Amino acid sequence: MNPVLEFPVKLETDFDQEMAEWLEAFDELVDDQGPNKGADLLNALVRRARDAGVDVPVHLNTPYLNTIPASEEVPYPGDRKLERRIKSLIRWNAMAMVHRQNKKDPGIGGHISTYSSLATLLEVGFNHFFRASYGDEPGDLIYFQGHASPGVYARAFLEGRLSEEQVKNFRHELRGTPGLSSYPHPWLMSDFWRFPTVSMGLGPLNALYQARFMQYLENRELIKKTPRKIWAFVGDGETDEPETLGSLSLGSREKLDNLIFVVNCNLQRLDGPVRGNGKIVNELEAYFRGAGWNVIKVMWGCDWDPLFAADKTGLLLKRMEECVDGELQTFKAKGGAYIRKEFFGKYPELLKLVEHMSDDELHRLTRGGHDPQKVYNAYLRAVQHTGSPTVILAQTVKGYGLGSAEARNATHSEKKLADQALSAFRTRFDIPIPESAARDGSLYLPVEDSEELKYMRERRRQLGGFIPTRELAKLHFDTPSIAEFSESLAGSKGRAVSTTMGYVSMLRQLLKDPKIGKLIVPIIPDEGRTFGMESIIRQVGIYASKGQLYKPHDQDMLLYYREEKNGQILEEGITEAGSMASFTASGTSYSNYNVITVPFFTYYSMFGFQRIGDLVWAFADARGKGFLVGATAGRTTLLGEGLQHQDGHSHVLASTVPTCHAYDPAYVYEIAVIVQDGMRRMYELNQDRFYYITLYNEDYPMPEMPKGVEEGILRGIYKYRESAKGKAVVQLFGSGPILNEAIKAQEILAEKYSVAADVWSVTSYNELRRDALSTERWNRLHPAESPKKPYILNAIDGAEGPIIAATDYMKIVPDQLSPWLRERLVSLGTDGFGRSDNRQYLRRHFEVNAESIATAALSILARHGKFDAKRAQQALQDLGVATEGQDPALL
Ligand SMILES: Cc1ncc(C[n+]2csc(CCOP(=O)(O)OP(=O)(O)O)c2C)c(N)n1
Ligand SMILES: [Mg+2]
Repeated sequence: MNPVLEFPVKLETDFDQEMAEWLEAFDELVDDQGPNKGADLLNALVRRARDAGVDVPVHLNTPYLNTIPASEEVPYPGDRKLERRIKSLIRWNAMAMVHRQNKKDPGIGGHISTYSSLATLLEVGFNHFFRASYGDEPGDLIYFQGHASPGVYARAFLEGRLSEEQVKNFRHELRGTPGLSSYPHPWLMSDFWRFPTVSMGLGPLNALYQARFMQYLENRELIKKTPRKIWAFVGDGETDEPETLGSLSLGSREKLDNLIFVVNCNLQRLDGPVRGNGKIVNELEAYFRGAGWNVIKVMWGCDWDPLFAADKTGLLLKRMEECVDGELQTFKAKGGAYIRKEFFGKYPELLKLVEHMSDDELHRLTRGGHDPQKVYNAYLRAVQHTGSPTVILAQTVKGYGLGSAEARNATHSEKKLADQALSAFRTRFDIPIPESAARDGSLYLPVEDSEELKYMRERRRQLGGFIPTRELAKLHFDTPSIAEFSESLAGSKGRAVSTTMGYVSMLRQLLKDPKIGKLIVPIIPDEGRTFGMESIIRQVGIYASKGQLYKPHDQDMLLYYREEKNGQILEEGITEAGSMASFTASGTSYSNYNVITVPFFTYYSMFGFQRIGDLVWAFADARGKGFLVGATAGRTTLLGEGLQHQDGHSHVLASTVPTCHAYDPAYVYEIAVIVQDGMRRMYELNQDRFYYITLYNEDYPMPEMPKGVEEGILRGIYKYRESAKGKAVVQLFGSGPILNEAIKAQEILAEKYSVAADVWSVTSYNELRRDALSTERWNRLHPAESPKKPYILNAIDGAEGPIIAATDYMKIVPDQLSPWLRERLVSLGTDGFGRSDNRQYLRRHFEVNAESIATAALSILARHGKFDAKRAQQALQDLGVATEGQDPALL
């Protein structure tokens, strides 16, 4: 039992006496019959109290103490002294790496204080817990706090995995010897980092869904069950991001005991304290406990244990609970004398408690996260815990060991230390380098057969290898041939269907594929019915780790809501962010689990890039692969829903992600070609890319695939329908359902105005622009060689006249080609806020209907002197295009 909880201090009233008797009885029960009986008794009392109308408050906080009492700790299994030396060297090199770089290249940046608070939390993991493998199976997955990267590099340097040259080029990535990236970026250091974490909040969210995805793979027997863990190191300031805490209940709901969060509670963020006027640890404890997590607090180091033991009054705990975090920070910043006066000095009993200690000893009283013994015990409990995820709330000091930079508000931005501080650091951590070298911030590497290096390497050997590493296994994938998509290529035989319906049938087909069907991971955020995916739910079931514990009300129906333990669909509920995290786990399973899975994340296109764009960016950084499918796309095609739903810009946003290949197909055969080729590229050719495809809910007959258009579909454009009569004098580009408007415009122009036009399907302006830019770059760099032609110019070679490019997206989408099409190009698009109305009115409003396309053609022909200007003006009136209203882009 913990002595500080003894009660009462003074018995002054009858009530005190009564309470003391109750407590004594309770203590006896726990001593005689164990803690479980104690809990039973308390629960019974609470129930009785409620029945009696007593308002029993819910307490989610435990005392401001370590969750694991000293009496229950196991001894530390490692060589404490040697581990401290190793940790000190890592601390030094991490600091020196940032310091010297900023001296040499002012402003290059880097962080020294995040790692300084995290060092023990990481080192105990590296020496005793983080497994790089479990036999032949991949090991633990670690999400490092991004700003602690110098410490991770410094360890890899001592392990001999990074050269001095590389370390000296920290944040100099573009030099002769490639250096180290600022933060964890698999894109930049693909054999080292696995998880981009430096955009705060994304790491914890991705880790949570990673843990769930690991269980999904196990339950679906795609990987073996192992004791593998996911560790996520999170900043306490980072918990303010909604992504960090927003999905915690998934962890308890799914019993993710493979997941451990470690929150580095150094009580500070960038500008100042995380909760100056409160207590972040208490706030987080309540949050996590409320969400059903196992919470382990690591508050105080071993040097506090004798003080707690000596304090029979409970005052020490009371004093700790009184202090807000701002005070705890100030105590560390101001030193021992201040701590004696302001902390212990509040109660004479406490002053007495520490009278045998010097000011320096008071200052050094350790916070739990800096004490390997306490951290080890917390980690051990965490890995042994079953039935729910664990969070370790570890109290630390920001800038630990940095002397005058310790626990200051400005600590986070500290990049350099003064000469004197460097010397002090050297002395404090016993770094065996001369004073002058210390002042230069020289790196220190012990000799090859030193005890330190031998020890740390041996520990890693025992734990299955180095971490972090990102090694790729050779994996085989059988892409279905295009012939296997025959149903999608054949057209709908006159039946009006939408591209969404076509896609759903294609997905159903793929799920049946004997070789790769089981690897497909359909992900939906509560929009399955919107997209007509009920049949897929019936076909492969929704993943539910508990199976289906109830009889669904619709079980008699063919397409009932089927949940299964080995169900294939991830139906995430209304969370695009969570779905994107699942997409990320699946899209990187080839690197984390040595198994390819092919995610198709189908969502409301409006709630994709603009809502969760940063997660998409991190997905690309993580070298994720898969298909993002933005359904109910198009500002005028999604009818009725209005401003918040009608997406006219996701293609603009998609164009900003370098590995994203975005397509806006009009017909189902185009989708088939894109998906087939996409799988081949991603999984057979191992290209680190992913796809964004927009789908619409407008029904129209899907034509059969014309001959020879595959390359055009993939590269972005092909001629869909030539002018029926005579050589075209104007070219009409259309994308998505607006291609049909272009075809209608072609007919209007031919029939009413005898103007011949060709119609082109543009599947991807983004791809065409990328090709043109890279061709142009080559031309610029090779002025003495004959210039190459961008694909777009080759594709339309010989096609004459102006080009009217109409899209259900913003005009900037086709405008991407204006450097090559110049004054020939007239873009029609859906700039402005959406409206609730039907397609006819929407397209007229945004000027992307057939009439607007036809009149735009006549108008530009008139400007070029190829059509009578007065007739063109009359056509606008005749075809009902408003000429004097306001620009819809501004409405
Ligand atoms: C989304 C996002 N917003 C802002 C930042 C800038 N930033 C970098 S570190 C930091 C403070 C981090 O504080 P905390 O999470 O407590 O980590 P500590 O360094 O204290 O361990 C901020 C605001 C960021 N990296 N990501
Ligand atoms: Mg912090």
